Amino acid sequence: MSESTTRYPAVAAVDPEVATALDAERLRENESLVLIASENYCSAAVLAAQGSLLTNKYAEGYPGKRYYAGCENADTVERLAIERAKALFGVDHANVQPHSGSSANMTAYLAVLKPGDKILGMALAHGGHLTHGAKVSFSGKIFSSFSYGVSRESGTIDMDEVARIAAIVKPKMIVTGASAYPRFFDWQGFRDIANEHKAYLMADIAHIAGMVATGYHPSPVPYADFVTTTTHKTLRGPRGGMVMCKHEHAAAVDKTLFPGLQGGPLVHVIAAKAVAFKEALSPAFKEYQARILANARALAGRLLAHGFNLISGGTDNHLMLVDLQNKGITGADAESALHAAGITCNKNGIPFDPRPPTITSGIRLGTPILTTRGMGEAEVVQIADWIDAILRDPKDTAVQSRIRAQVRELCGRFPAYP
Ligand code: DSN
Repeated sequence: MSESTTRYPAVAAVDPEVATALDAERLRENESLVLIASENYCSAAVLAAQGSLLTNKYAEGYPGKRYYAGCENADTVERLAIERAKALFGVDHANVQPHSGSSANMTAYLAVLKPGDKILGMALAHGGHLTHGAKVSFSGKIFSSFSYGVSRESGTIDMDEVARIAAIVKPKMIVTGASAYPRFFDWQGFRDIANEHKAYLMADIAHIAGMVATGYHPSPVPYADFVTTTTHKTLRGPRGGMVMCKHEHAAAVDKTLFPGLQGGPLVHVIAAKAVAFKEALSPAFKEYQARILANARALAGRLLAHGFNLISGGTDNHLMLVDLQNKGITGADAESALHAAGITCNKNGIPFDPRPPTITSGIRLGTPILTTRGMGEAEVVQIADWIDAILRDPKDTAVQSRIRAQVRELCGRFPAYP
């Protein structure tokens, strides 16, 4: 794209290669149907705040207690983000500085644990997250990590099994939350098990934060010592993390994150978090979360009608995990066939998956982005029909091309970014 037609003229004037990639990304986001459950399209206001000149400012420390002069505007945006986060989730304390969900989780762990302490989290292979104790992650290297999973029969977390494992492990912290779990979490059940072993309880609500904030998923705040989240998934903010906790852990959390783990906060991202939290406090955001859920139910229902198996039989939230074994396709093949038709999702291991994580037997689908674009149940049902048509024969490139054109037409009717 030339300098005169690019949406990024200031970038193009200096660096046409990056400007071309930015323009191509805008086109990709506009012209494809993204069903990656952990992604969302943030608002123009969030984008503008994140792209602001607050990126220039060093503000090590916290509002009113900085290690640099000139932090008055940084203080304003960070105080706004904190107060709005507290109002959104009803928490005692919020630290909005984590650069990511991974930093947020590390902060919660190190606020109260020592290297070598035992943590018990959901297995990565069953829908948990890397940072919940996977051996390849810092969480499985620094701590002695153990895991629980889902039941083979129901696909849901069996709390008796969690209790049995906890009784053997005697963890110092129990970690709840997941990256690919379509059902509600039993926060009270986890709290009871944690209490039996005098363990801390951490809830990672990265995926479901938007629903927790609006009451469509029960909140872990009354039960968990620490609640961590990312800000860019169902919450629809900028890419980043946050740790929330009870008063008693506030000082430890703040000190652990800075100066313990991070240096200067990304003040431009914190400004964007403040904007996103303001959006999330609006009545429109609650309606938006309800539509994400209605769309997920519609997508799940139509896929079931097409003979797809869903782990746990359906969904209570924004995502579903499709078990492709009865269709004789791998997750990797499904991902690439769908992508060729302009439908973007991710291959995902299913519980007890016989295939390795690079291939998998499943795909994970989510509805936040379709909903952000204004699509409703009629569009979602059409998308399920396309998914079915494509996966009947993932090698049929003629079907993929035909549907690619229809996807483009549908996307044109629901533009994402002007
Ligand atoms: N990678 C994210 C996801 O896709 O769920 C979690 O961090």
